[in-house]
Formats: sequence, C-alpha cells, structure tokens
Amino acid sequence: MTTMIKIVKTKPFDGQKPGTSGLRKPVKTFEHPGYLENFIQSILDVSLADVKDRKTVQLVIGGDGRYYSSHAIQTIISMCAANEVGHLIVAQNGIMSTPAISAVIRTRNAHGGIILTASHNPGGPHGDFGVKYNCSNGGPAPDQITDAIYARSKEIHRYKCLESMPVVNVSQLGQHIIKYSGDGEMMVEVVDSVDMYLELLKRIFDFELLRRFVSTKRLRIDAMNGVMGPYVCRIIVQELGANADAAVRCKPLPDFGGHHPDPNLTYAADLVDQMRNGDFDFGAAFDGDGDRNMILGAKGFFVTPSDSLAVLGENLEQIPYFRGRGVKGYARSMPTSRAIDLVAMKTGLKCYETPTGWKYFGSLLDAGMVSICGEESFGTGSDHIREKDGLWAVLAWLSIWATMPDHSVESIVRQHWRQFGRCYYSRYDYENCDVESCERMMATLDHKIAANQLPKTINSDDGKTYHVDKAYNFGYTDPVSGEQTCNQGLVIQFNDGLCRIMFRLSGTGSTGATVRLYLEQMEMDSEKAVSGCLEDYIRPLAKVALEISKLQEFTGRDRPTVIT
Ligand code: G16
Repeated sequence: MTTMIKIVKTKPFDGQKPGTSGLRKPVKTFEHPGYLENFIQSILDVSLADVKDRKTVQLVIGGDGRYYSSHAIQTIISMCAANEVGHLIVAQNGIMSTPAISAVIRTRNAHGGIILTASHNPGGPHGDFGVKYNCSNGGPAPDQITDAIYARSKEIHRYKCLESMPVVNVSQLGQHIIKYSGDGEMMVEVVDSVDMYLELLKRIFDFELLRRFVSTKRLRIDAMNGVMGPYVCRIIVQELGANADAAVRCKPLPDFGGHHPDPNLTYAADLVDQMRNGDFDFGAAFDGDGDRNMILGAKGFFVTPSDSLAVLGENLEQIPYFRGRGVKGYARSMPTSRAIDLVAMKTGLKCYETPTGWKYFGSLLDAGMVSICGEESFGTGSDHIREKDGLWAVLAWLSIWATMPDHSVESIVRQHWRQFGRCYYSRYDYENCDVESCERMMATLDHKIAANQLPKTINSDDGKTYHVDKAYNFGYTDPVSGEQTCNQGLVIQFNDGLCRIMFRLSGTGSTGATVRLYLEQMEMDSEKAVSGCLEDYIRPLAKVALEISKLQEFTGRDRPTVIT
C-alpha cells in the first residue's frame, strides 16, 4: 500500500536561529508539535532550492543517539520522502559521530547531511536536543545558509510529510524502499556507523605501526556514554589491539548516563582521577557526538587543546597522509592560544585566525590553504574531512608519539615548549547567567573599547604591570569567499601583544547565557616556558580582566563554573 504526501499548515516558532553549530534547544522545546518539522522543512526548503531533480539528491542522517533521536529520525525520513528526496543514507540505529557523518557525505558525494546532536550539552528528557545541517563538502553550513534557514523558519506556513508511514527499521542494515503518491519512491539505506570512517582513517594512519605501539602502552579512553563507544571498541580495541580495560563508558546512552558529555577537566573529572591514580600512559575523552577530544598524559598531565594543536602541527609530517601531500598551512579560532602561530613562525607557513566555529575553517580547507585546524574548545582536525575529529586527534597523537617512544606525553609537550615557547592559557566559563546582564556587560565593554576609554596601564596587586596596546571587537573577512563576519568577541592585548584577554558569549548553550573569558600569556624564555607555574601567569591576568569588564558585578558570579 502506498501512502500520500500530506501538507500540514504550521506557524513559525520564535528563536529557530542556529547558534555556533546548529539549533540547540531543550528537548521540551523540540517536543512542541511542529517545532522539529518547521526547522527540518526550513532546512529542506533552503538546501533543495536550486536542485533541479530531487530524485538525484542523497542526504546523510545520523547523530549521537541522544533522547528524542529515534522519533526525530522517523520524522525526517517521512519529511524527506514527502519533499521528494531520492535517497537517504541513515546511520544504523541513528548513531554516527559528527566526523563520521562528514566522512560519509564526502565519500558518497552526498548533497548534505542532517546531524541530530546537541554535542556536549546534556541529554535526556530534561536535557537538550539539536539539529545541524552540513553541506556537500561535509562541513557545517556557513553563515549565509544558516541565515537563510533562519529566515525561512520565520515565514514558514506549511511542511510536508507522509500521510502514514510504517516505522523504518533503522537497526537493520540494508535498503528499504518507501513508496508514496502513486509512483513516488525514496530509498532509505541503513549503513554501518563505523565502516566508512574506519576506511578513511586507514588511508591516513599507519595502522600496523599503531598496533605495535599500542601494545607497549596503557591507554584509557572514555567515550562518556556518547556516540564514540562503538568507534572506541572497534578501532582502539579491536583494530589496534588495546586492552579491553582501555575503553570505558562505551555504551551510547540517550541521557549520557546523566552526565555532561563534555571532555574537559570538570566534566571528565573521573578520567582525570583515573589517570592520576592509575598506571595509564595516555588518556582521552570525547564529547557526545565525537568531534571534541581531551588528551591526557600519565599522572593526569593535561594537554591544553591549543598545545595539542601546536604539537600536532609541529609533527604532522610523521603521519603518512601528510607525508605524502605536505603541510599547507594552519588555522585556529581567535580565542585559541597562539601556540600554533609560534609553530607557523618557524615553518614559514601561514596561520589563519578565524571566528569561533568550525564552519569558518571550511573554505580554507576546501581551497587547500590549511592542513590542520584547531580550537580551544577541544576541537582538532584536518583536511581529511570538514569537521573536527576527536578520534583522528587521538590517532594523530599516538602516531607522533610512536616516532619518539621513549618520551611521555608530558615530555613531548615540554620539549615543544622549550623549542617554540609556551602560551600559558586558561578559559573561565560562567555558565547559565542572566542573558540581559551578560549582553549589557559585553555592550559596555565594547563601548569602552570603541571610545578608547580603557586605562592605558593596569597594575595587578601582585606587582605586575599590564600596558594596553590594542583592543578591538574581532571581525573576519574570509580570504576565499570575501564574506565578512563581525562582532565575534572582544579582545584586549597587553605588553606588545604578549598577553591577551578575550570575552565571548557562548553560541552553543540552550538556556541563559554563558560568558567565556579567555586568558593568554606568551612566554618566549625557554626555561620559564618549561618550568613556570600556570597560576602565576594567569591569576593576575584574570584579575585585570575581571576589573576591566566588571564581570562579577554584571553577572553576580564570584567564580567561574568551569575553569579549563
Ligand atoms: C561548537 C563548534 C565549535 C566551537 C564551539 C564553541 O562546538 O562546532 O567549532 O568552537 O561550538 O562553542 P561556544 O560558542 O559555546 O564557545 P560543538 O562541539 O559544540 O559542536
């Protein structure tokens, strides 16, 4: 029996504006009748607008398996069929990491993909859900597309779905045909969550070398009950032969076991403790959808994401993929420390500074201008796909380490600091604050900067002096597309650029506002770079930042929620 296409009248919902990476809202919001449908129809209207024959369109669907995903997948299948899409590639059980989806879009030359994730935000009925659209290059849609989706969501008055559709069994690999309205049909192809991604990794890394190296080290890899469980079990344990106790929290759970699936020192504190107390040589954790990573060494030595980027950037040619094609350049987001810039100074390659958000790396990667990119928010990746890639970062670390097996993670990082200098760095997050107060704080500081009203010199109470030499509201012109983006964070630079403080409001939260304060001091003296104390560099700078911004007065918070 075939079913018919149904046109459902609807009204716009407020606030369907994608943030730094997709639309993230509480599950309760997504559960409002029509909320998900409106946003999906807006995505389809925009992304299919110029397509002549929709039967040729392939879209990839998957996500981190969080609560509400099963319902969302069936809704999306029905809506794609009713919008006459020809072919859906759906992850088995709806589970596929964000980097793997990027790989599948590229491998299969798909038109794009819809990713169901709110990344590191908590899940479950009281947590968040999210939807993100990725384009045919495998990367997050750039601003002009997300702006168009948002504009569409504000005027939407109908969406299309099928009148009735049997539930598609997405646990069963293979092809399912959906027939509708006489001769209409759409193929739903359910694919393995890991296969295509693993094939790609095997073309990048020397798995034989990794296997030998992994047999000599004790690893502890925490999937945080997010999407990465099947990848860790299959790739780290099965393929590379790590001990079974290397893989922890590998069952994807719809609520991530009630935890915050964010790989940082606060939310992955269990792993940090296990590393401190155990005999492990290398630790790593991933977020809910597997694009973020945290790297730890023995005894819990924390590699900041900015240092991780720099160490990988320095040693990239140890990895077969880059040995073959050479390293083209580097990119980092504005608040990421300038450790990678120090590498670029030595290699003579260019380092681009972009706004926060992986989507800004897309055009540089597409144009072959950069090989590796990274962000302070635990994102590292390369031009093999167009998303940050947590497991890639882990295999890149292990590959590089395998070329200097007598070192530890810590000694690799210290050696790097000695050679290149160190950017002492920390991020303070003030989560879930009052939105209006945070916006007033940012506007007030922005005004002070624009009106040149910052003090010229500030003395911290522990005797350090900071001379303001530059302050601005960060804007960016994409060197490839010429597209301009403004208002991407406030930057104040001191002491000939050696110190920076930066303020941004997070674009990934779903309730309230989160202020991010980033603190950085470059140390070029190699002894001080290796043996200095982070606190001594950061504490006075933090005091200066709080004084200049009046953050505590505006937010009513006397301490950050998370310090990284
Ligand atoms: C997303 C983006 C990242 C970005 C991060 C910033 O990460 O993909 O490129 O750095 O948001 O978050 P915020 O705006 O909160 O500082 P994810 O892992 O949440 O997709």
